[in-house]
Amino acid sequence: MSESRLVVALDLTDKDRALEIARSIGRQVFAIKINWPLVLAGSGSIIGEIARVSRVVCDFKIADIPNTNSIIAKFARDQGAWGIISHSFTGLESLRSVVEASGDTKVFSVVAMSHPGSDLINDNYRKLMDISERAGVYGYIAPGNKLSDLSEIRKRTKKTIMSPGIGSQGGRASDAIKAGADLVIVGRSIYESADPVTAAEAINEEIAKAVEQN
Ligand code: O7M
Repeated sequence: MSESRLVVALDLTDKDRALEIARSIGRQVFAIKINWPLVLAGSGSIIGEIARVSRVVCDFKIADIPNTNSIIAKFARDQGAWGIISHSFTGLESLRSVVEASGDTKVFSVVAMSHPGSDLINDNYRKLMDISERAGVYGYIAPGNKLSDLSEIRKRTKKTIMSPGIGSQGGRASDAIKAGADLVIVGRSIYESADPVTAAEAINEEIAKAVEQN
């Protein structure tokens, strides 16, 4: 079977439950995404703990001055993160500082979002992609539940696109893949499920079929 394209968002404040899920699904997913809820519930060392069972993407949506951005990016890199997510609306210097401090850790920039009210960002995806290209990012975050935005972004880049907005936010993994996502982010539909392993398997199968049909 080809490699999974599923990134599981573990937005839990129960560190033990998060680790339990990570250990049970770590080998069947592309990566596990860690956001502020999990880090604030424990400490940054959770990155290294989860990195033992899966690639880790640190979703810190970095959005500060270059110096602060560098400190955050370096921390994630030193803990063993495979990827790190940064905002791009703070401008070229801020995003470039993330790319420079990240070393081999891959930087994904947010250029459009999935939630209601994200128009301010989404209407500016061209400018944000321009900043991101100049900063040298590895890939993009674009919404898997706003398919016209996702496909416009796909048309403008060959880089890796990671897409949230699946399940609880109304999107479908297969539609996101067909619209141009390389990787699909899923949170609640997996970690709130009574059986996260089976839930992740079902999404892996849906993605694999969509990839075949593409
Ligand atoms: O599947 P969910 O809705 O439970 O979780 C989605 C995850 O993706 C959650 O961790 C969000 O913070 C994140 N996310 C979005 O939902 N929408 C966005 O536009 C961007 C992200 C994200 O991952 O940005 C990097």
